[in-house]
Amino acid sequence: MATNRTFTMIKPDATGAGNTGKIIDRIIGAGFSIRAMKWTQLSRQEAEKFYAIHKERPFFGELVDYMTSGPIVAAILEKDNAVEDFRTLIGATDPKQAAEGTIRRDFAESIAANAVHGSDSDENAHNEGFFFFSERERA
Ligand code: IDP
Ligand code: MG
Repeated sequence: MATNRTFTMIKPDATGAGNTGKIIDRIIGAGFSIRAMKWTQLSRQEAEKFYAIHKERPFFGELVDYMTSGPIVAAILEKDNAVEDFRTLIGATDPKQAAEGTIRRDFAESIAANAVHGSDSDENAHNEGFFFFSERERA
């Protein structure tokens, strides 16, 4: 399995605030190349499936409501050590805890509306990219 790819979403708070372009600039500026990208919106069923790993957590309903509240941008990114380096670039889940200069620190509104998703393992990066993109789109 590739260790040089990760998956991201620019979440509804960030697309809605007009921060999509700035966030993509940060991602490219940090050395990631875009291998697939689409502007789309999740249905409730799709959001529940994508976040199924969190379904027992108390914030699951809030997370699904939020992730279906507006458009998202989904993308597959490539770089050496992609998963770990992208998690460093975006910062902690809670923007108040995120390091200075990270995407979440600079663009996120709250722990739920935290601007971007980043895969937490190579396996999840693969599965999440597969969820959003056809084989032809995952060039
Ligand atoms: P991560 O996105 O940093 O990997 P996870 O723990 O995997 O964080 O949580 C998935 C998403 O669920 C977060 O990005 C955030 O949108 C939301 N979330 C996490 N913790 C909370 C919480 O305590 N309240 C509300 N939403 C949360
Ligand atoms: Mg996670």
